Amino acid sequence: MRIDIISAIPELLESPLSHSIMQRAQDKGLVEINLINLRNFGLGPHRQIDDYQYGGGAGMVMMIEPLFNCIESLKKERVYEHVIYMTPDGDVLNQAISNKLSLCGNIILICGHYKGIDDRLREHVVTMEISIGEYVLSGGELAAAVLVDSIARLIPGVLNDSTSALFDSFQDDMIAPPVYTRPENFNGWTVPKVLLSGHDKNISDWRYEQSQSRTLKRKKQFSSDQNE
Ligand code: 6GU
Repeated sequence: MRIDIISAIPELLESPLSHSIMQRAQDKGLVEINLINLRNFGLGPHRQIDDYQYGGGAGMVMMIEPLFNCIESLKKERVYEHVIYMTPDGDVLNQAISNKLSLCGNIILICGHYKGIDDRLREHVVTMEISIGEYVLSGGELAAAVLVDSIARLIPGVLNDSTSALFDSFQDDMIAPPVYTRPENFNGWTVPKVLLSGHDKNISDWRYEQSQSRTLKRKKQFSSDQNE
């Protein structure tokens, strides 16, 4: 899978995507992540990428030409399934969206800044709009890093244990059971006995029950949050 990320500040994306699982995925050739500095497509001697908005009002708008030219240059090289605009008013990311996107061959992500991008891009070029939650970030870069991480770990071969993504919280709408490691007793806080029993059936039954009760508790909490 190839992911092209267009940003005015690509440096913001370098670190989150170049360690641990994200780096390994790229080293293995399973994901190719290409950061593009939008300034390279800026207009005039100052490589301008944003301008005042028509109709007046505070805040700059990202211009259509640099973004359009950048996307066109990418589309000359390969076919993209999606051009995704990262925006706080997009569809809120969930596991189903990540699962679907992990099956794509090539996608483009646009990181917005300031007041956003010229709306003609959203109308004519963008095919999907994604938010990572109901709050506002200074730019789309951190959101893009979240999206790319959630997609890449689903690509077969990226995780060491090929089954482990299937047991993540939210796959099957279930929250993962609690986990423990050494020591067995810390300050009198002990590990559940069943996990030390070596009895596989009892352990998997216990994990399933824990998963169910945590999921139920989370759902109750969620519906009371909604009613506040
Ligand atoms: Cl994708 N962008 C920005 N700027 N803020 C956000 C977001 C995206 N998702 C949640 N907040």
